[in-house]
Amino acid sequence: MNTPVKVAVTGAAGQIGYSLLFRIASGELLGKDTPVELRLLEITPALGALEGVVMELDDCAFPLLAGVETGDDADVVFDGVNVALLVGARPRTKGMERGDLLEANGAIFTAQGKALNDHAADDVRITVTGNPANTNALIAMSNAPDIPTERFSALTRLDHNRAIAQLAAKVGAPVTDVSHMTIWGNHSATQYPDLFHAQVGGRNAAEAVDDQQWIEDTFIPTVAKRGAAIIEARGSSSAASAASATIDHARDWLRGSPEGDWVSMAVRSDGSYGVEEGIMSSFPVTTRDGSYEIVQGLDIDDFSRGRIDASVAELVEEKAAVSKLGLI
Ligand code: NAX
Repeated sequence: MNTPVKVAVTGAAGQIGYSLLFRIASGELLGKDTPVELRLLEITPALGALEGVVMELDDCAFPLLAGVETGDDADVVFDGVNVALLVGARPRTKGMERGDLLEANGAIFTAQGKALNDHAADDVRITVTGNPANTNALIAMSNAPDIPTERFSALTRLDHNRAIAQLAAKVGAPVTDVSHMTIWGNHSATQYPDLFHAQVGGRNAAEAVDDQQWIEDTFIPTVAKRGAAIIEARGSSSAASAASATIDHARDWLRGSPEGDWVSMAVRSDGSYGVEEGIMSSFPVTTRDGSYEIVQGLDIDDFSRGRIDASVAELVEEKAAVSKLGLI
């Protein structure tokens, strides 16, 4: 048997955690040959609930689950971790301004960035799911100067998967026929799901749809506002799909994106496609063995340019706000 991989999950007693932990423990993240040790971080008041989740993990008798540790101290929980899935975050509550939200999350992600910097394994890969995911990842990255910046990412895979599902439904094709989907920019309402480079059944997706009005008035807003639609219908925010996307993202990063295709990940911009260098923005990327490369050379038309620029402008604003707060 291989040595267990240490996977940290924060916010482990939350909704997403309740789906995510069981899938990691069953081998869906690292594969059926790799044992896993879970390191679960929660805030002190949630540790009791977390113990209940651990009892359920025990009761699954997962053959690959080599151990579970829980705690409320990031310095201890992150010790030696190879993978960190940062899911826990402070939700926006009534009366909270955007600045308050950034500040509350800033406190969490500065501390967790420092703890990862000081205690994680040398090969650590970090994925931020907790919102505002892109900027939280930027804060964690900025507070971990010893960890290479390309080890940090934020989740836009849920948006990517939602875009695949919407396109497949529109053209009456199975989701497996859709490839080369891209989410550009921020995991927020400004994100740009791009059909102009996507393919369905090997054909350009925008041409297959042949309906610019549908793309602008239905497809893009449906994908971008899907989270709100789920809250409206379900009474709580998307959790199983977010956990599934977190697995997809981290699995592909560690084990490789499908041959001949790409995936969407928010990563530190190197200036590709005119996206301001240094922000965490979503791009089309190919991945292999824990590395990613931003896909180069795509033609960006005026429509796509405008959408990408609008989402990037929001990220630049978020960066300025957290910089002003002294968080990065
Ligand atoms: P829950 O409120 O159910 O769970 C969050 C958990 O995080 C709670 O148990 C809380 O105690 C814990 N937590 C808070 N601060 C913490 C800290 N400093 N250290 C460790 N744990 C801490 O939320 P859930 O539905 O699980 O969502 C988690 C996060 O994912 C939220 O920020 C949410 O907005 C975000 N999402 C991101 C998505 C994405 O695509 N990037 C989609 C789904 C989701 O909305």
